[in-house]
Amino acid sequence: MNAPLPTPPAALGEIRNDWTRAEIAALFELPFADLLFQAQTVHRRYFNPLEVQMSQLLSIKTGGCPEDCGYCSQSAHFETGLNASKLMPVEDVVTAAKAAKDGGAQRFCMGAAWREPKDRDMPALLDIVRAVKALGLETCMTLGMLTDAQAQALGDAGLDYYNHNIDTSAEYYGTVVSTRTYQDRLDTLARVRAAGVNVCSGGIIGMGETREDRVGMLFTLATLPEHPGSVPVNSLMRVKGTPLGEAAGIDELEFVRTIAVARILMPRSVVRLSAGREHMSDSMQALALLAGANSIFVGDKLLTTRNPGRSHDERLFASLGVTPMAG
Ligand code: SAM
Ligand code: DTB
Ligand code: SF4
Repeated sequence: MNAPLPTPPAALGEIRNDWTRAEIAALFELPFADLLFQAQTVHRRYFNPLEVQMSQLLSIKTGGCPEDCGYCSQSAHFETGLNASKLMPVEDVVTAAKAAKDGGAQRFCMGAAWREPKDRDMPALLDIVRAVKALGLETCMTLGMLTDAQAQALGDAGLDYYNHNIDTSAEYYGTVVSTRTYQDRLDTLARVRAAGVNVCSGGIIGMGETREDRVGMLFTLATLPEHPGSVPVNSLMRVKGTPLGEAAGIDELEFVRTIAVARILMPRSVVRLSAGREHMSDSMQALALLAGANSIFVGDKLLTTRNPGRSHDERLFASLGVTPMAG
């Protein structure tokens, strides 16, 4: 006789901000099938599992960044061969946003290679938010650290989301970045929340971190005062010339586990299968969606690195019976 299906804990899918590291570690330890069953149960309680949200990225200010994030093509500390450029004019951002909308994107996420925006950049940034929003797209920006006033101004201009990743565990952070602290990241997240802007925060898998670090990263996210509305889970894009350019990478099933645990811990959050799809098979992407991911970046470029293009994603969506999430 077949073994009975595992019975998920009664509280599965409850919104909790008091997760412990031990509970999170225990989820990672579950047999793969039980973990995926729990993740799917939670996913189906809050979302239509056949709908995937689509965001598109644009680098509105590229390269020359004073920070030393060990994974990043845009840090001025490393020789990556990237051409630095200034903040793009509003008109050019709008042209790219229109193309993204025509390509099916619902959210337009604009990134700048800054430690923090300068106050003199704020008027142009606010114009960009208003212009992109006027196209009927959700807006997201990722500009580095913010002051209270900058967060408020972006919120007042109608910014829907602010992306600011914690990247990894508090313990491992200093190995990856030395020019700012984990607490700096948490402080900006608190300012964004206080300004009433939705938080997008997640991290990167495959930077040489241990499972304990992955537990620690999800612990930080799941015990924030509010779960982030979006949780991007990136697989490291290895960029030549960066300290992590030759990192060993990540076991595929461990990446899927991380997505599944994120889904269980933060039931209402949109979990994004973010950077790294370029080097993932369709089967692995399908597993990540089964594990509870329900968002991707579309378009053939992320910020500076490659992403599968539209025709590939259309084929993948068709073969999985997945459709874009209703706006
Ligand atoms: N400068 C801003 C900041 O760091 O907050 C915004 C742009 S930054 C490129 C946005 C996020 O992209 C980073 O926090 C990191 O999590 C992710 N990222 C950057 N380079 C990556 C890479 N090579 N692979 C995967 N994710 C990456
Ligand atoms: C996120 O978590 N991933 C996106 C977005 N937030 C800003 C960025 C991925 C960047 C990948 C490396 C690159 O293209 O430069
Ligand atoms: Fe700068 Fe952001 Fe890249 Fe870090 S991740 S070097 S802050 S652009």
